[in-house]
Amino acid sequence: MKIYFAGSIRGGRDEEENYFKIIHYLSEFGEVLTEHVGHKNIEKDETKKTDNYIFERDVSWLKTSNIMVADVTVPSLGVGYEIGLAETLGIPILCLYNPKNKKSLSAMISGNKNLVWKEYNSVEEAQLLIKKFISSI
Ligand code: 6IA
Repeated sequence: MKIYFAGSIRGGRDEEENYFKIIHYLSEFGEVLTEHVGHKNIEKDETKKTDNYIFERDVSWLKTSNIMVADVTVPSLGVGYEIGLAETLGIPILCLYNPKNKKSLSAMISGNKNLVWKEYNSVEEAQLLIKKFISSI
């Protein structure tokens, strides 16, 4: 199974550690194409690539993905775009939102019945939600 994990990069890296742990857990179920989203040094690692290269690569990965898991705790234009595209492509989407961050979730996510969004308060809770989501599809 190919898994597309989406998490904020230029939107802010506050949740980077959680991304890393969630990606690690997701890799038990399949290949996480966007593993780098959880890397500490993503800004350095990806800096040599042009924005156009990143966009084309990520969109082509998304097109081959079986599921998307998006951490929507930190608002991010890129994550919002990816969720919209995954919805259009009919890819099952699980959005994970940690309310501790006190940034309200966009109604474009919480109001969208084509995707599943769930609150989590710990990585263990996120893992349980992922497990349930994967077994439901
Ligand atoms: O708007 P954002 O940067 O927060 O968007 C983050 C989302 O878009 C992630 O889920 C990624 O899949 C994708 N994305 C955006 N930028 C990158 C990137 N480098 N590398 C990989 N995926 C990306 C950005 C350049 C870096 C030097 C900061």
